[in-house]
Order: sequence, then structure tokens, then C-alpha cells
Amino acid sequence: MKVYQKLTSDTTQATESCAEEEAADGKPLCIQKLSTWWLGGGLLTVAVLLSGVTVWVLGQVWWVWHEHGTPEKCSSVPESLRFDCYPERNVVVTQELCESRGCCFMESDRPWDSRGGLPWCFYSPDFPSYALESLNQTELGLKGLLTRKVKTYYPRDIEKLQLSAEFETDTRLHIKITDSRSPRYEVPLEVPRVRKRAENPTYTLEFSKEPFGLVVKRRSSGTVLMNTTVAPLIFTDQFLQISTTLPSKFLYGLGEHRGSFLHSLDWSTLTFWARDVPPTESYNLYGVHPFYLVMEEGGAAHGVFLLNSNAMEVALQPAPALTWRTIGGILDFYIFLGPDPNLVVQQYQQVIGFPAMPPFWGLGFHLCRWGYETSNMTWQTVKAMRNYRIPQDTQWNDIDYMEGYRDFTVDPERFNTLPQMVEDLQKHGQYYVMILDPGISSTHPPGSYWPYDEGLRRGIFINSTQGKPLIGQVWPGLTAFPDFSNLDTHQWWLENLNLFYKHVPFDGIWIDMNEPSDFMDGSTEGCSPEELDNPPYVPAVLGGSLFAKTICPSAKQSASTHYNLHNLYGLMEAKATASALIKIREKRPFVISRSTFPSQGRYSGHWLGDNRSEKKDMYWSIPGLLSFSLFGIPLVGADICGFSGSTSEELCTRWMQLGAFYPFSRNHNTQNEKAQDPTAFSPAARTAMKEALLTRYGLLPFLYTLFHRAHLQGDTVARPLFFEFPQDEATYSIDRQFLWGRSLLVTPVLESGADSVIGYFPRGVWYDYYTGSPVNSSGENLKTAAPLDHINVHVREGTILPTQTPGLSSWVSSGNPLRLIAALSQSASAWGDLFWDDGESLDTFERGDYSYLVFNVTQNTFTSTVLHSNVEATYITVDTLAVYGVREQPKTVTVNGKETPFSYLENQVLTVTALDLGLSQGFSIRWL
Ligand code: MIG
Repeated sequence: MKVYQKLTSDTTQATESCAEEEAADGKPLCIQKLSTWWLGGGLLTVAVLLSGVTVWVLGQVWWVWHEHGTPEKCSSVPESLRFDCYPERNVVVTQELCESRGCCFMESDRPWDSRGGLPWCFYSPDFPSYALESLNQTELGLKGLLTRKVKTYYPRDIEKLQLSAEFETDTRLHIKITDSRSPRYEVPLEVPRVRKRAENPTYTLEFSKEPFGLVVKRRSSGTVLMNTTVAPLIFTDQFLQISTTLPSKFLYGLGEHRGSFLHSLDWSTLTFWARDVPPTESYNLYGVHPFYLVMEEGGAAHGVFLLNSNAMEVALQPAPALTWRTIGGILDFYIFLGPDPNLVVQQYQQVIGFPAMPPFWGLGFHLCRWGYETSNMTWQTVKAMRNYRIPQDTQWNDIDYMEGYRDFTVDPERFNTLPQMVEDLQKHGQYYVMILDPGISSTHPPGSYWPYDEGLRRGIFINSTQGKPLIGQVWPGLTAFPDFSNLDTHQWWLENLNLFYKHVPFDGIWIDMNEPSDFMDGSTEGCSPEELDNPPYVPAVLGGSLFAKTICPSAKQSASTHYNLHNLYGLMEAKATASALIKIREKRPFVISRSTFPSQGRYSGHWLGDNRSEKKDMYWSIPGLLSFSLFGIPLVGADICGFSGSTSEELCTRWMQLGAFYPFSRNHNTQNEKAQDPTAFSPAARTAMKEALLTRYGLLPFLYTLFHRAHLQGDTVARPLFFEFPQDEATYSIDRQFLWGRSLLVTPVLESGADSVIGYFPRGVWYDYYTGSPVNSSGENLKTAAPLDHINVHVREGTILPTQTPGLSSWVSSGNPLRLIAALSQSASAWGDLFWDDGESLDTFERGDYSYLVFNVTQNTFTSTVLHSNVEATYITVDTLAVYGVREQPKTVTVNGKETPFSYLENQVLTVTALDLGLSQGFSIRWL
């Protein structure tokens, strides 16, 4: 009773007072025995707890409930703390069904529906759980044994579990719960090994012995980050469940889903199972990212990652609390203490891996569509873009280029000029990317389609339970699916790409349909009735079954069953594709993948899938970008102007402006819709789009530097405002604006018919990016002009941006002189940096083949300091310095001590031009 009351009155506080037992070495360890959860629930309840459970007792309990109404122990559980005991969606939960599970049934006037809602059937406080039998010190932490004496209502309870808690770093706690007797499937992710136990952990860990539970607190504030004592732990072979309270309602992450960036905790359930479907709220989508970030009171943040690749579900409720349900693998949690949200995301990426450094051209503008009927039609678009002098780095082709939609083929008639077009692109310093789908056509007579014949011969396809390649159906008709968990498959994929490259020397690869998508449910033969295809519990996935529009979970892959590997398909394909690109081109690979999983950023970027040409889809793209920033996949964007449906000139103009600030900027369209590339519109719209792209190209040195920082240490590129202003709660729900790094605030127009936009400006000075005019905000919503040819972008005080005269391709841009913009803080200082290299070689940072410069302003002096230098940076020069926020007109300006002409405008912008300073040497510019 004590426990429950305390939890209800303040869920952020710990349960009972902890005995403060310290382990021998003084490390945080506190074992407490929670007293019986409930003492006042009547004699029978006590009997249950004291004597262990017997069917007879449960029967009596049921009888009492039935005869005397709801026992107090049920009615005392406050609504927000009711943890769903009957999450099955295909059943109408009756009192009888509920009580057969030993749970509390209470109808409520709040409707319960298939997507969540207040559960009518929930755990009673004395629902049997595990007991912590022993706890021992290990080199890195603790190891314990959990036992369950009373079976649950799902088959195959694992009666003995091994618990390990490793204090990996001062800000990272690793908790793993698995079968203590036999190994279970674990995600094959290479995570860094830790050898030494953290010395000054910023967290404490406490346990409840029986029922078992753990409590993680932030040491400095005492905030309870996790408390799993609120509901029973369930660990059966195919149903694993653990619940925890959350210290606040500010919860982010948990993708891939469509919705606002800040999750609603009002009884919603998120499902995780890679699925090909146009993004829709509450559906499981293309990728799976079981990672969340929570903002605590006071501005600290923490994150939790569940390393598990099975179909899963996360139920959210207003307590605030969260329940993980997965149907396989183990419970393998990493908890990151930040305390700054930027640090949380960095710490997460220390586990999953930092993202790859993209080639410079990957940050240029990409143009694509489904439905270029011929290579000449594709080429025409490229020429039209050049003709109108609109920046474009990359031209893409969708499945149209293939013969019969077969991978590694080119339609010999419609796409006969493809090789010439690619050559032409490359001559112009532009690039070519084409799509590949994983499904390999299986219906061609032997000898007529090498990828299939050879795949069969090498045994690289996923097999059905019958031991033969599983056959599904995708674009080419019947197909087999390469098993990318097998390294032989990587070799076969490489050889196919190599052969294709000889004909079409592509620069990057777009991997689609890799959930994997199947137009059939399962296979030509359906799936088996067995428990892998039809597990005892099926999360609330779209279609109601695990094989809805994908291959059978029972299918066999070399690393494990598809049941375990499904969510990893896109990751493994991306890995094979990136490594093939490296071998073929010997340059940085460029891969964009639809399906993703943690650590994907190491191999690819991501686009947000089949959106629609509607303004709400334009809005959804921002929470999409921000979520993938959290997932360590900074190279992300949505189909600009919308994929399906038909765009309007106004929408497409606004979207091109917003899309110019997507880290991955691609306009893509479906087939049978009218063209939506910039050349398809009126001169006014076309010009506005071109201007937006020129702005992007001008900012490429800054964007590239942000990507370097992402690669180096996991900084985000497209960044939520609250990452920079964690003390300002007004920023916590903002997802209609975002930052680039710490410095640039993007406030797009997301409405139609607007000529102004209201955006939140955190406290401080923000300078108009284009003019340098200051906006002084007290931390408020401000209205700014936004005519159709303008997107609002503001520079944060105290930052320095390296920009460049934009060219029509990143290759041209990258040779142009720099314009440095210093936006002074109220104390007249500023800071910024520049990473520069050849833009395409492998591992330039790792090999030291780069330049890194730091820019500073203090005491009226701008200084450039070279921290690392190689030849690459010497070919560009600094032409201009613009200083925003110079309060008084200077009398003189000196460059390296020499007086120089300058201009000063009324809006407090000081400009010095024609500097012609090399980047390889430090310099200083002073105004007095
Ligand atoms: O079944 O390749 O999301 O971008 O244009 C549709 C055709 C397959 C889905 C991708 C979309 C692409 C389309 N593909």
C-alpha cells in the first residue's frame, strides 16, 4: 500500500526509503525489500502473497470479486497507473477473460479502443512477478538471479533470468536481462566493449527484491528516471514486458512513426515492425528505433535504448509511464544520463556508432521522380535545370530504368541513352543515383538472369521453412529475397553492382522496398500456422499479422530466423551496399535507405517515404527530421513537394524553401503525376525555388562542418530548439521550426495563403540571415514577413557561419571564395568553425587529410585559427567578412594589422570585402 500511494502522489520519487546499503567498494547499490504491495486488500490477498499462488486461491479471489464487487486493491489503482493486462487487439476483453489472467477488471467511462485507451483490464498490485534471489558484484557492476514461481498467461515462462547491470561510463548504465540457462537471440550489433567500471556514475541503481523491480535515479537531483516496480516483469519465450514510470511527459524518439515530435502520453501505443506503407499516424512504418529521450524538470535529459530487433510495442500512459512489449530476444537496455540533450544523443551514438561522413555532393540538391519514361526525358530535366541555372548536384532514376523492373538491368530501348546521360552528368560535376529493390526476379529461364541464377547457385536467398528460397512478389513479379545477414550475399551483391557499374557508372544507390516489402502476405505459399508466423502475442502491427505485406517470419536467414532479423533487413542491405560502393568507387559511399535500424547512420541516410503533396505532410516532415536526428541518422529528408497526390505551385514553392534546409534535400514525385521539379513552374515560382537552393548552396560549408561534427561525435544536424535551450520549456513542443546545428533557426511557412509566419524565438538576439538585421526576443512568438519568395532564416547571436558564393553544383561551389558571417552576442563575441577536405575521399578525418579552423570574435577582433591543416584548404580563400550586430560605426578596420576599406550599414552590419585571405594560415580582422 505504501508503495502505491507514494507512486501515485509523486511518480518521480522513489518507492520506499532505501536501506542505503552500499556495496563493499562504495558503489551505488541499494537493495530494498518492498513490503507487500498491498496490505489492506482482504485476507485472501494476503493469503496469495504469503503462501504463494495456487489455482485454488486465484479461484477464490475470482469468486470474491464476483460476489462482492471490485476489491479495493483494484479500485485503489489510479487510472493513470493502470498497466494493460490484456493488450490483445483482436479480443473484446470481458471480466471473465481478464480475471482468468488474475487481473483487475474495471469498466470506465473512458472508452477503450483498439489503439489504446484506458485499459479496463489491468494488473493488480499483487500480480506475481519475479523475485531477485541473489545479487553479486562483477567487474563492471552487478549480476543477479531472478526467479518466477508463478507462471503467467503466456506460454513458456523463462523461470530463471540473469540480470546484469554494468556501470559502463559515468553517464551510461547497461542493464541486461536474459535467460540464465540458455542463450537467446541477441541483435548482432557491434557495441563498444567496456573494460573498466565507471568511477563516478551520475546515476544510482536500486532494486526491489520481490516483486523484482529496479529504480534508476539521477544522482545530482534524485530524479527517478526509471522505476519498473509499477508493473510486473514478464519474460516468456515470445512475450517480454517491462514497464517504467517516466519523470516527465516530455518524451521524444521511438520511431519510425508519423506524429508530432513530442509524443502524447494519453494512452497511445506505438508499434515497431518494418513496414511498407505511406506514413500514417499510429501505424508501424519503414524503420524501427527503440530509443527515447526525456526532458526532466530543470532541463536535464536522459535517454533509453532497448537493443532488441523483434516486433515490439511501446504503450504510453499519462502516469507518465511507458511499457515495452517485445516478442523475442532479450531485454537489453542502455540508459544515457546526458545531462544535456545533445549529450544524450551523443552517448546513444557511442553505442550504436557515429554516422558516416557523406560526400560533399550528397548535401547538394537531388532531383528524382518515378515516371521519367525514358533516359532522354530524365536528361531533358537535367538540361532544363542547367538552362534555368538552378543548382542541382544529382539526378536520380526510379525503377523506370530497369527492364521488367529487374535489378541490374537497363531497359535497352527506353533507357538506351542512360550511359551517355551519366557521362554528361559527371562531366558537369554532377552525379547519378539509381534505385535498387531487394526482390530478385525468380521467373526467368535458367541462364537468362545472372543475379538469380548465381544467387541460387550460391545459396544466398532467404529460405522458407521448407529449405527452398522463399518466393514473394514485388515489382518484377515473383521474387526471391537476398539474405543480407550472410556475407556471401554481400559478395554476390558487390559482383552484381560491379557488372552494372561497367555499363552505368553510378555514384550512389537508393535502396527501397527493404522492409522487405512483399505485395503478397508471406509468400506464394502463405506462411505456417507455427508460432514464429503466428506468435502467442502479436503487437498491434498494421494488417494484424507479422507477415502482412512482408515475408514469413519463419523464413530462414543465415544469422537467425526472419522473425528476429526482419527489422534489420534495411540495415544489413545498407551495409552491403555501402561496402560495395566503397570497393567499386573507392570514395565515400552515398546510400539512401527506406528501412532503417539503430546504427544505420554508419551506412546510409534516409528519406521519410511516401508522403503526399499536402501541407500537413510538409509539416510532418519536420518532426520526421528531428526524430531521425535523435536516431543518429542525420542525413534525412522528405520528398520535397510531396510524393503522391498533385502538388500546387504555392505548396511546392514553400516546400522547396523548407526542403532547401533538409539535411538530405531531394524533390521526388510519384508516377502519373505532373512534373514538380523547379523547371515545371512559372518564372516567379521557379525563381523562388532557385533562390532557396542558392541559399542552401551558400551554406554548404557550414552544413558540411555540421556533418563532420555528427560523424566525429554524434552532434545533430537538424536540431530541435530545446536541444539548445533546454531551460526554456516553451521550446519543448516546437516542431514547426528547427535549427541547423546551434546557429541557424529555420522558420518555414507551412500554411497556404500566408505572407507572414509566426515563430518562436528563444531569448536573445537573432539576426536575419540575409540582411543581418537584429531581432531582439525575450523568448516569445514573433511574426515575421514571409512573402512567397522568402523563407525566414535567422542566425543566433554568438555564432559564426562559414558560407560560400553558391555555384550551380557543389563541385563549383566548393571552389568559390568564402563569406564568413559573424553574428555578435550581446557581449560582442562569437564562435564558429569549418571542416574542409576534398569532399569525397574515404576517411579523410581519420587519415588527417583535412583542415579544421576555428573562428572567434572577442574585443572587436575576428580571428581565424588553424587547428589542423592540409593542402585541401589552401585552394579556397576568404573573400568577405560580414559582422552582424556591430553597435557603432568603426573608424578603422585592419586586416592582419593593415588598414582596409569597409562598409557599415545602419542595421549594424560591418562588411569587409576583397580580403583574398588563404585559409591555411590564421588571420585577424579588427575594427575600432
Ligand atoms: O511500390 O520505386 O517509397 O519513393 O518512387 C512503390 C517506386 C515503390 C516506393 C518508394 C518510392 C518509389 C516507389 N517505391
